[in-house]
Amino acid sequence: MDDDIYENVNGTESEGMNRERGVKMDDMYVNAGSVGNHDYRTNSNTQQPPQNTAGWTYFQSSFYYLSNESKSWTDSRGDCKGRKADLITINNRQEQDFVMTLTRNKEFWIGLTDSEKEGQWKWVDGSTLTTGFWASFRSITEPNGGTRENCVLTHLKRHPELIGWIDHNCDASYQWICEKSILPVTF
Ligand SMILES: [Ca+2]
Ligand SMILES: [Ca+2]
Repeated sequence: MDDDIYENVNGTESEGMNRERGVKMDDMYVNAGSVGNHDYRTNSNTQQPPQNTAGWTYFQSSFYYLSNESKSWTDSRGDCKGRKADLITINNRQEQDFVMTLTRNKEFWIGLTDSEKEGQWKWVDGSTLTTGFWASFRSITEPNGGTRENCVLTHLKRHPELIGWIDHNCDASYQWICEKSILPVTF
């Protein structure tokens, strides 16, 4: 019924009105486009600009929360659980790029650990790591900490040349990223 009303309205408009509307619409799109491009270049490398909702940022079916405090990896995970979430799992390049943009060369725990069995990297959801975005630069190749370093950071300020994940001492205090998926959990 609503569709019929719109058809009738359009049907009674003169050609001149339609042309004018067409021009105005074009102008609107041009303006919207330039604003959008400006935001992409200055604030974000991702295809979709993040939308912030009460401290959580939405991206591809998940909400992400960046802590302000710093805690050990285990305590960080506990905080996420208190928010009905868990530490972030990074499952593809798009998500990794999103995290890099979101964290801007700051140190955050992610939900990856080899505490159970050295060298066997597992996400907090119990899945085994398949695609990793480990840092490497010249002679340094992460992960490199053996049994001393069983938890993973997005970045390490004292090694800015390392772009990617870094295994680190789980007891050290850093900020962290929680993730809450809006997709139904599957078993
Ligand atoms: Ca380790
Ligand atoms: Ca390391």
